[in-house]
Amino acid sequence: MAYVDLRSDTVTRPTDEMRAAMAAAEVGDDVYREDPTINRLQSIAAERMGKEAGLFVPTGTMGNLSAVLAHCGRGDEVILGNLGHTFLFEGGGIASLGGVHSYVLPNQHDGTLRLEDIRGAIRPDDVHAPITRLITLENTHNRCGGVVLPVDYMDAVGALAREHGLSVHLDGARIFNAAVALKLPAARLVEAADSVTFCLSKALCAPVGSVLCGSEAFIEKARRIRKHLGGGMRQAGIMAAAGIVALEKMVDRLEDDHCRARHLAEGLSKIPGLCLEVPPTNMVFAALDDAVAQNASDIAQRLLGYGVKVGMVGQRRFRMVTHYWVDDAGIAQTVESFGKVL
Ligand code: TLP
Repeated sequence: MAYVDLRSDTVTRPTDEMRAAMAAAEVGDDVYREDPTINRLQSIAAERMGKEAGLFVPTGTMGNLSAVLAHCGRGDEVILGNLGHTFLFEGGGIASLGGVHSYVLPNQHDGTLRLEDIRGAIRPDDVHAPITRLITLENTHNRCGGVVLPVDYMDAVGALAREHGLSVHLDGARIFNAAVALKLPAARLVEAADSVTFCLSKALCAPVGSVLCGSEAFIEKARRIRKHLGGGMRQAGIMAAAGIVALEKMVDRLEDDHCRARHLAEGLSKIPGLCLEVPPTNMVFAALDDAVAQNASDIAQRLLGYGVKVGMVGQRRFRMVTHYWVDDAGIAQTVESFGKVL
């Protein structure tokens, strides 16, 4: 059965144009920096982010980990959100592999960390305390519903960081969704961040890869760390070729995904038992109201029988992510299937 797969935008397969570019890619040994396709991807990525340099990494997780380890030494502290991907879903790698201590602040509903909370978390110069080095943000914010952190907020955190001699890393796994939603160049949105990771393998449809961007000196440090982590790849230009198509062809169409997410939310909001919020980008979160006896996993299981795959967050909530491989018919099928199951 061909499923409408809304579990994540990570399920996207490469487009035909990507497959053709991969087959034709010129490659070399990237540890020797001799892969022309990777070099090209890195320079396009750096230009899109308004940074000096880029580093191709296999995953967003390795991008964030390399960044935190490049910014912080062992025992240093990073300020991050309790609903952030790095805190929740990256295996605690910054602690286990980097010895980096986390100061965890509550993410607000809009994905932000309150400026006064950040200010209060910065450690004094005191031998009892770890040294605060870094603030990390996430934009769009996944667990907060795919919300977009506005540019004023990003700038305000940047200013606060500079005031205290700290760096800012942005987990911009879906930064292009944010930029398209705000109708701003991604480079403007990430201007206040010293480093940013963005993913090619989510809504942009590349099969593999993320790029970490920052200053030349920072990327040199991160390159060494990537090698330590086992991420020094060889003829990986074959994957970077798809990443170039992702950046050149797949960004502007993200608005289609956002539009379909709104249609999906509108359709589902008419079904008794489901509570919906207006989706800011490509993620639709739907909660079951108390009147529904079934839990989310029972319903997800039954939806499979109608050819629909959805993600779950806890016992009573669903996450559905729209992407290139979900068309209008898929949205209609999903709404109809929820109607039958509930
Ligand atoms: N997110 C995945 C899951 O891990 C939850 C998803 O389905 O959304 N930052 C953010 C904000 C992410 O959402 C993800 C993946 C990553 C980093 C990690 O990227 P990968 O999977 O490439 O390591």
